[in-house]
Amino acid sequence: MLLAQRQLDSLLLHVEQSAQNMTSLIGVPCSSQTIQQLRQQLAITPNVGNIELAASGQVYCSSLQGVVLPGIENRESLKLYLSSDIKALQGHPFVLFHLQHGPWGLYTSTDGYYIRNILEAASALAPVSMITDHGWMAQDGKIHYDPAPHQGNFFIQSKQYGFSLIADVDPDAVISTGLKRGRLMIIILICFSVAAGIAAYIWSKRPGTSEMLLMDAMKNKELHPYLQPILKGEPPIAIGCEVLVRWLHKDNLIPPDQFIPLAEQTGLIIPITQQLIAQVTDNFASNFKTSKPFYISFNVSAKHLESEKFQEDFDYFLSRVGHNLILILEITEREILSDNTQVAQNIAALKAKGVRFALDDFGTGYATLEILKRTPVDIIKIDKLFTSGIGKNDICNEIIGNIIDLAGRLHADVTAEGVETKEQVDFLKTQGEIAYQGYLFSKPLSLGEFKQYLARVN
Ligand code: G
Ligand code: G
Ligand code: MN
Repeated sequence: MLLAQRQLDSLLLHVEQSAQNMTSLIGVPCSSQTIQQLRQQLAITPNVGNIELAASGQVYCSSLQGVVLPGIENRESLKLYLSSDIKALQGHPFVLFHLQHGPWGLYTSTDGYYIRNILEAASALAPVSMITDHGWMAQDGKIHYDPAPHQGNFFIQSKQYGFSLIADVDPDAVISTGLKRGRLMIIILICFSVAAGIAAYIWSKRPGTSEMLLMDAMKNKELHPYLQPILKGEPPIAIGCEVLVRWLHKDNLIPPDQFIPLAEQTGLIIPITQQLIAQVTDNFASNFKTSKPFYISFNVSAKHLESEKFQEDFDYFLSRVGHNLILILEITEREILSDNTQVAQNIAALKAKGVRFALDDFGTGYATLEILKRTPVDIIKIDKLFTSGIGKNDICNEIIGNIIDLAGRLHADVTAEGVETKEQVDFLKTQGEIAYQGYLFSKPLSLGEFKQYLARVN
């Protein structure tokens, strides 16, 4: 039952996360753009079956149906509950997650069959039911709204979500059956585990799950490194570049913010980054000759930085490039980075090999000063949010001045991201020796285009 509770927690985490990701749509009218955004979120989050917007408890917009006419579904304001009354899927079990902002609500749901499978697998000795404040689901997947018929002598409550699992297990029967049919029991359990393993394998291989699509993208080499130049000096010349992943899928370009969060959640970010390192090294860096230092910057995720293989992955790059090529690793402060010895060791070991660390998206996350305190960074990257406000919003000019001042005290260099206009460059110039990155100079380029760019401008 403990395993079932963990599986359910993990399933509901995806459902909750998709709700959190969509909070900006709460209360937004149901335009075709809104429906498109709901469907995109649905496509990238595992296990989520539908996302809906509601006003005063009535759903008006759904990723499945599009616009929903008023007066059809009215739901209570519970956080988590079971339902089989979704109009479009009458009688079909669903588990819903609910966020409410004033009169406006957002529901994300997962197919009750996922939950039924987990309950069924946990019901080997006695039927296990899932109970929420709203209703309960028996191990056959049926949803009941009346009080649960039995209390159960096995009871586990989820610490994260509002559900509990109960089962009525007769301990005498379990022990005597176990003793009498010990061997048979072991065989049954082994067969059961193998069957569950095969079922889970088949289930996880179902085409269409977003994790599966991303794995296919890696296998089919659809993820490509694009390089965006970083410039410095007067006139500005390219001193390096940032590697930004692009997913080219059947002539469509899927932007990273639509799959990086999933990659980070599932751990796929590690093999994805390894692929990018190999491509940049083999197809660009290993035969790039430069007389002046040239910086190649990779974005790294917390999960990767916390892993034992982190150093080894970047050794692939370090052992194959000339000494003038300098590796920069960008840590984003949008993610929580564990304060553990593995992270500290990884950073120290790579720094000893000449790798520089940058703090990305500076000023937009929550851990800036905390990270700066324990991780001395060599570069601070001013987020495009501030750069875009130069000249338009006095506070942005102030903040940039302060960031540059702080960087100076920490002996860190500064790169301004999202530089799009000459006025922004003129202001930044007055603030010190800053590197620029942005569309004014170049968008991210494919490896081939980037080589041509360097041949043309440097
Ligand atoms: O390239 P831009 O195009 O849209 O990237 C959007 C976001 O995705 C940025 O926050 C960027 O840091 C992140 N990103 C892009 N490429 C990578 C990558 O290779 N690894 C990681 N971890 N994040 C990336
Ligand atoms: O890793 P990071 O979050 O810093 O990624 C940089 C992001 O900024 C990428 O999504 C990249 O495509 C984007 N970007 C780069 N230059 C510009 C620019 O001049 N304007 C805007 N709006 N975005 C930019
Ligand atoms: Mn970056």
